[in-house]
Formats: sequence, structure tokens, C-alpha cells
Amino acid sequence: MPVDSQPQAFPDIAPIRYEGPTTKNMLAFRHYDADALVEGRSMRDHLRFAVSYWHTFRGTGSDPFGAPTMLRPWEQAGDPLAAAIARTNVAFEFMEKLGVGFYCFHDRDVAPEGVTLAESNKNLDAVAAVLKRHQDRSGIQLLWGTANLFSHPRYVHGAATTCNAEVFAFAAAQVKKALEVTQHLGGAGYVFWGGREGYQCLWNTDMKREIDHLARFMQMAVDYAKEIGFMGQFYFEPKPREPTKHQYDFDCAACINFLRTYGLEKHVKMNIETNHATLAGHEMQHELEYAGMQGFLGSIDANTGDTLVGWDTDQFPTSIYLTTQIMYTILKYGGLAPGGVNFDAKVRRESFEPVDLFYAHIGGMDAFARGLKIAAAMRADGAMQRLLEDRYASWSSPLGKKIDSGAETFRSLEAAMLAKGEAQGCGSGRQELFENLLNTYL
Ligand code: XLS
Ligand code: NI
Ligand code: NI
Repeated sequence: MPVDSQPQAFPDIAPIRYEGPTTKNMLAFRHYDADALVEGRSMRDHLRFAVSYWHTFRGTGSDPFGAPTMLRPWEQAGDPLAAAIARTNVAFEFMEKLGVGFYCFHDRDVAPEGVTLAESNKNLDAVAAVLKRHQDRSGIQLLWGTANLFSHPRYVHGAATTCNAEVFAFAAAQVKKALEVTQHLGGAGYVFWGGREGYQCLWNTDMKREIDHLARFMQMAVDYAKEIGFMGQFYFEPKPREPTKHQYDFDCAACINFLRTYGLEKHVKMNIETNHATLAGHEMQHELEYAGMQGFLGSIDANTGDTLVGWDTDQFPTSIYLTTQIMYTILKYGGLAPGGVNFDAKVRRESFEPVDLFYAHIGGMDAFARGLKIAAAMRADGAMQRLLEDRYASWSSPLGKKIDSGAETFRSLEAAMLAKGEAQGCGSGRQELFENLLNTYL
């Protein structure tokens, strides 16, 4: 049961409101106006913001070099299940004050792991019942659920790709339960992120066997979802490395190839995270474009990295340039729903006071709202699109049309170029002009 008498976790913070770009209040939105319409749809529905339970309510600020810095006043010692239940009040107080519509969790974020699988399942059921009541009361929904298949020592060699069949079985049982709980909470989706589904050393790794097992595992999840009538969208979240040297879900191209190879492409879309794209040597825009052009754009994990730090720093996104790139591509492919914008981001270890959680999310939401407005303005104006089309204008010529329609061959094209002697009409790429044009909207 939620502890009704529990004091508020953020007593000094009033619900965050839209106050417009000129406000001096740093605990207000300057751009995120939930009901405002952009391209005929509310910002709320475009963005579908979600809070990550793990970073925001379980993050401690510990890193490989140092102890936790975020000693939250609401965290209580003693019975971990009672603490987990009390923490749900904190989470919903935070999300209601912030005004987000969704949250995401791993099974072990919300409820403590027990000594046995049965005990873990029981803990999860107990917390899920409380989460359900909070959802029903507040209207906040679960964007996606997932299972933590990487923290416990049993997953040292991976979960679906482990060398040990019993560990695979345990992971399957854990995902079965996580799917049931996600369904019970009306989750709009379910994410697979392969934290330890990869390798550290190829000599001790049978890669073919491991990737086959990953496909078998996902197929079982898809089959079970069908069996229980879970209608949520499955997502695969690419990340090239960390904690393993190589993760099998490396980037969108690798994931989509995997899904098609194993016949899973109808069931799974991409959940794309900015910092993971960076680690893969891509821009977020590239990953979104790649997934979008093939019909695999599902949901995003909104964060950003630091180019001077080589790991997944999961910082809150504040760059308008980045959010403009993201929202332009998302609008181009028709939006995210049933996916959303999940802040898979954590406040810095040095930002250890509870109010920093608000500053961080407000900044991220405003950056996305602004990116959305700019992207919509660019689309309404159309100059960027026209410039792009100009670059490919020769494909509207009789020759271009015939190549695209399949009417030309190597022989016919050779004949045409022998007659002409040289290809004509190659113009400037105008990169600087494109970049300058973009800046006119910022
Ligand atoms: C870690 C991942 C993880 C997934 C969910 O790098 O981003 O948080 O989003 O398991
Ligand atoms: Ni993520
Ligand atoms: Ni990540």
C-alpha cells in the first residue's frame, strides 16, 4: 500500500507550468506548451515525454571512481519492498508536478530482486499493483517496460546470448513476467536492450550460436505476447558497446539486418538513443533517418553524450541543434506514437539535490519543444526541402526517370554516355548553404 501519510518528496516545488519564452522562472516551461498545436497535433501528443524510473528514481551518482552522492531524503533503510512501494509515491509526485504523460522502467528498478524467481515475481506483483493505482489516479501511462538482464551476476556472460542454457531459461522466465506486468499496466511497448548480449573476446565466443539464441529469445517473446494478447509495440534498442566490447544490437543497420534475417521484422521497431548513436560513430539524425526510411522508427531515448568523454554519459539533451535534427526527422516519418521521447538521462553526479531532477527534465522538455517548433517551421517554409530536391533534379529528367523505372541497362547507359562523351550538369553540394539556411530558423 502507498504510505498515505508519507510527506511530499518535493514540498517546495509547485506543478511546472508553461510561462512562455520571456519568463524568468527557471522552474517553468518556456517552450513546452502541452496543448499548443503544431502541424495540427498537440505538443503533448507529438512528444509523449516519459521519465526513466532507473535514472531518476534509482540513480545514486556512483561511478567507477566514487560512491553515491545522491542521498535522497525519501530513501529509507530497511525492508526493500516497503521502500520500493514508498518510492512509487515519490515517482508519481515528481511526474505529476512535471506534467509528463509517461514513464518507463526495468522490472528491477521498481521492485527488488528476491532470493528466488518466485520471490522476485511476488515483489514485482506487489509494486505493480501500487503503480496501477497511481496510473489510474493520475492518468500517467507506461510507455514501455523492460527487464533488467544485465545487473545480476547470473548474467555475467549475457542473458539471451549466454553460454549457459539455464541462464537463458532464467532470462526467459524474467521476460515472461516483465511482459505480463507491462500488459497489466497497459504498457504501450516493450524494449529489448542487450546490455550484455555481446562479447569481450571472440576466442571464447561462438557468435553464430549466440545470435541465433538472441533471435530464438525474441521469437519466444513475440509468441508469448500473442498468446496473452499483449498488443504493445516491441522495440530493439541499438548500442554498439558498453558494458561489453561489442554489443550485437550495434546500430540500426545491424539491428534491422538481424530482425530481417530471423523473420522478426514485422514485430519489432527501433528505440533509438542519442548517446548510443554517438558511440556507434553516427549522428542521431543518421540513426533516425536509417530506421525511418525502412519503416522501423519506433521510439527514442532522449539524452546526449559528451564528445570528450568516451562513454554513455546519458546527459540531458539541451542542444537545440540536436533536437531540431531529431524532430525534423521524426516529423518527416509521421511521428513516434505509440512510441515517445523517453529521457534515458541522468543528472550529473555533482547535481545531487532533488531540485536538479526538475531542472534537468524541464530543460530537456523545452529543448525538444523548441526543436519541434523549429522543425515544423522549416517544413512549413519548405526551403530546405526545395534545396534538397534541387540537388536531385536530374532524376526528374527523362534519363533519371528511365533509370528509376528499370528501363535502362548497363548497355543502354553505355551507349548514351558514349554518344555524349562526358556526364554533364553536376552542381555544387551547397553544404554551407544548407547549414546556413538551417541557422536562419534557430
Ligand atoms: C543503457 C540503455 C538502457 C535501456 C533500457 O545504455 O540505454 O537504459 O534504455 O534497458
Ligand atoms: Ni536507453
Ligand atoms: Ni544508454
